[in-house]
Amino acid sequence: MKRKVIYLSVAILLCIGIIYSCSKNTAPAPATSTANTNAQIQNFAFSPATINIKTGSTVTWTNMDSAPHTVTSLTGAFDSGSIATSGTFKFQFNTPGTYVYHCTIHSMMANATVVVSN
Ligand SMILES: [Cu+2]
Repeated sequence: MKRKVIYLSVAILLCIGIIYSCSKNTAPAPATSTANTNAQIQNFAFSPATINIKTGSTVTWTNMDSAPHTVTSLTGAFDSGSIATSGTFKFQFNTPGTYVYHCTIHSMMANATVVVSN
């Protein structure tokens, strides 16, 4: 009798396990279409100079320099304003396209790009 109870318990646990793993497999896949991406502003340059992301992704820039910088879209899509040392700027790209940006303080920091695709 005790054995039956043990077998039954094991069977029930197995069923729960199978149902649980099945429900996990059928759950929507983690949002592979979006990802958060980090970029650096270092030595008066944007790194990487070109960022490729999926629509809906957020890019976070961190200023690693002692000088302030900006992350400013040429089309006005985004503008960080002045980012102090160790400061960050985040922007979520919800529209596919190519976004060219620059630093308004340092004219040589030009033509950095975020490419947003579906
Ligand atoms: Cu700058």
